Amino acid sequence: MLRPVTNMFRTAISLNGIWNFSLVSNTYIPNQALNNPKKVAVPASYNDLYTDPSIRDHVGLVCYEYVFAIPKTMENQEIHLRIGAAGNRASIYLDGVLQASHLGGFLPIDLIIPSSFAKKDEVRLSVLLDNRLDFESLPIGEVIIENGKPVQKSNHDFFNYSGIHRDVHLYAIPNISIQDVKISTKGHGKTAKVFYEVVTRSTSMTVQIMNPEGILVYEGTDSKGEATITNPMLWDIGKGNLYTLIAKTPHDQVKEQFGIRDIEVKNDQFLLNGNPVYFKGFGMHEDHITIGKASLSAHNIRDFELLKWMNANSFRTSHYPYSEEMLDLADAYGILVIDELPAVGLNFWSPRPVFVPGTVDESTMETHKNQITELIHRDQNHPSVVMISIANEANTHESGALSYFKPIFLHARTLTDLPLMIVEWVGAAENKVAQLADVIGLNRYIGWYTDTANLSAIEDKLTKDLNLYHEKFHKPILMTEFGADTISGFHQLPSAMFSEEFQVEFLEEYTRIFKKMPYVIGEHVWNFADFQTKQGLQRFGGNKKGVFTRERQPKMAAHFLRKSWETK
Ligand code: GCB
Repeated sequence: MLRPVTNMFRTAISLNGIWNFSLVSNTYIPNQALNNPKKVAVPASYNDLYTDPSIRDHVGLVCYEYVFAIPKTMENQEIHLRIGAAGNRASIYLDGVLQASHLGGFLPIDLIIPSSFAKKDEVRLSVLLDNRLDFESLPIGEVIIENGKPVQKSNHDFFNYSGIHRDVHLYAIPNISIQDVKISTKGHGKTAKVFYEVVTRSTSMTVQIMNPEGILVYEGTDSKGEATITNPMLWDIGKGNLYTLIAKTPHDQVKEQFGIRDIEVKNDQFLLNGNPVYFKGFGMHEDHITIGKASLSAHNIRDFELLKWMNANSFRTSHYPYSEEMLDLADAYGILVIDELPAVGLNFWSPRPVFVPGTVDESTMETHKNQITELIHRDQNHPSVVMISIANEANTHESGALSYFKPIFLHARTLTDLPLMIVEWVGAAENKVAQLADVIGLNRYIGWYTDTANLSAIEDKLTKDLNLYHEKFHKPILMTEFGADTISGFHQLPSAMFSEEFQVEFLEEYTRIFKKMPYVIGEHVWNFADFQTKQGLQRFGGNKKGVFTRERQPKMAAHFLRKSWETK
């Protein structure tokens, strides 16, 4: 998916900044300007900006409003509005007229603005957002009425932040534009092939490829072709070697970065450029003080610098697609990304079944497939994206789980060659779905949620669990979650739960065991940093399993892992 840019043919204008905002009723239509609105920041979640709990905990609609004008220079072009992410459901209005609706809070919304708006002195943009989760949305959830008020129920463990979370752009492209550029590569030896497709109505074009040093290594005139690159500068862990493809037509020009790298899952190994990878890193969250789930460049750089300092080589975008800037940075830093769909909470932690009509059914599947399509379309050219995670901790032991997941995996395979992963909580014996994946992700909290405080229970149980998975499915396993809540600055000797000492001993025990398992292809600690959750008896100011605090300062465990990740 091409992003808004300014170049000789294209203009992009940021609409980020201070907008108007109001909670609105469930039948609200923005046919007039908001009455007595509040000021709101874009991008940001709205929940933590104000002191009023009814805004933080609001369940239902809110309206964002911004008045802008379309520059005359855009008048004869195709004018778009793009919101990097806003959720959970969004309806976009211009001067009160509905232009587009979108389901899903983590992928871009892009719409064409009718040319009639270019003739107006001012245009009132209203973005109506609905944060309610149901069985058509991902994550799933249910709104119930408690004490006369709507209450959002959900089974996932992060705060249901809502708002315009990523950049908003007004942009214009030529009428005969380049609509998309798709790039894939094969080969990591003396030569490599670059396969490209430039989607456009224009019949005349040139395609150039520059290597990471800016040297021209290929020139062609076809919209679809393959380039042979000799002595390729490979993209690899810690090596953000980025090639640039420049496509030019008489009407338009775009640049797209990519990396040359090979990925293969073979004989219980995950190979990058022919070399086995041991994943070292984290499940993360997009989560920050005040801005909630927004993504800001300064925070993103800090997180990548910390990943580098930790000797980490990878992370999972638990539990939803992260901003495009996070992927740009991963490309540049040479960090591997497991790109996860927001299919989280597909379990009730109770005997109530999930995969039954009226709960997670055909309509959820439709959303799941659409989001796979949107995710792959957005992320297809990022070399850092090396695997797609289809779901986290679904009830894969239920009888309806296989018929739900089979079409979803098939759909993903028609769109990408990347390995597919599913992240599991159920045991291997009951698992009905893991055979569909190339890599199995496993989450375990022995010593925390089970065998609470008993670190000596970990070795036997974890070893049996892992071996059973491997014997049954014969696939590589990535430990996608293991962790202990830890209050920064709380110390106990001998160690006890919630202390920094306990977190170190807990992680030490797990990582010692993984090293003995040849088919375990990596360890992703839960979590990179403390993060906000809904309120509950198990959560003191959020989930504290971070190795860093929410302010991104290290706990003792960060120093331990950093040392242990110097080697394997
Ligand atoms: C899990 C979930 C994750 C939670 C974590 C926890 O299994 O995948 O979203 O935050 O456990 O800390 O309970």
